[in-house]
Amino acid sequence: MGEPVIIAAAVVGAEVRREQNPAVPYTPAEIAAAALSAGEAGAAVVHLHARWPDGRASQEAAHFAEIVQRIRAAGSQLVLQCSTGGAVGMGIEERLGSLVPGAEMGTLNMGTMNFGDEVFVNSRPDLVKVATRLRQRGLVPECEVYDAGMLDTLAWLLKEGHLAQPYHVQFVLGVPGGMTGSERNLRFLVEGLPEAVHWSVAGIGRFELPLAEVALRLGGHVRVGLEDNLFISKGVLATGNDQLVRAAVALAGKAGRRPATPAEARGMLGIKL
Ligand code: KMH
Ligand code: ZN
Repeated sequence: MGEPVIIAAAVVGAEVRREQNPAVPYTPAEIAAAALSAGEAGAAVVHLHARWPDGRASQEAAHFAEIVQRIRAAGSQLVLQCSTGGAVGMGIEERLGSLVPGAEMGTLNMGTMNFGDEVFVNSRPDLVKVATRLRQRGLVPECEVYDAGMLDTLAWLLKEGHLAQPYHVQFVLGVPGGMTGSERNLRFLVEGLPEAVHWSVAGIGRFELPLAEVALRLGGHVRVGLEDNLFISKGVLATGNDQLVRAAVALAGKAGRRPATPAEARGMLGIKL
């Protein structure tokens, strides 16, 4: 058996809507339930966003706090990772509202980019602000890398002392405006990591499961979930986040790997309880 694979479930995101897939959760209760079912299916980490009841993206601390409270009240040990990316158009302070007590990781988006027809702004001062806040709160950063130059930014943050181990790298491939989700691109990015670090891939849309298969072969970790992809196969909507996690678990089995438990994931990610 190879190294256990950390499966992260990105259960809601900021963009996808119930009109596209009725399984998209909105309320804190729905998001917590989606996280719990993803955990039962084999996820060790949950990547959290929040929504207002009408589905608009929210970075309100109260929403995140309720999600965290509900997951822990159910007795789940899932690693809790809060998005500081939020939605395109949000200010950086608003985005940091997600870093509530109980969060263990926070995302660190590695640069400004086209994001579909919009611009996702992450200036270097923004990056330093987020990295500093994560460190002050004792949270492990997950660096979201969408394009090759963002690895140079990662190296710059390390050199300037804004980022240090432990941190995790998530290659998010297939966003219109970033690198596409090819095996060639993933291999190139992995080779370009500035130092040995755990990494994972989140393939957007149709890239989700094929890239998961590549990452499993290359010794990486995997993110799946409705934030990134609404379909279990071409033209067939996923019934929920748990179905996508089960598909990742099946791919892991074929690659000779098993899902990491949350405790194993904390060990690999350097998260202290
Ligand atoms: N919603 C995207 C604009 C993150 O969670 O840190 C950004 C995002 C990244 O989802
Ligand atoms: Zn996200």
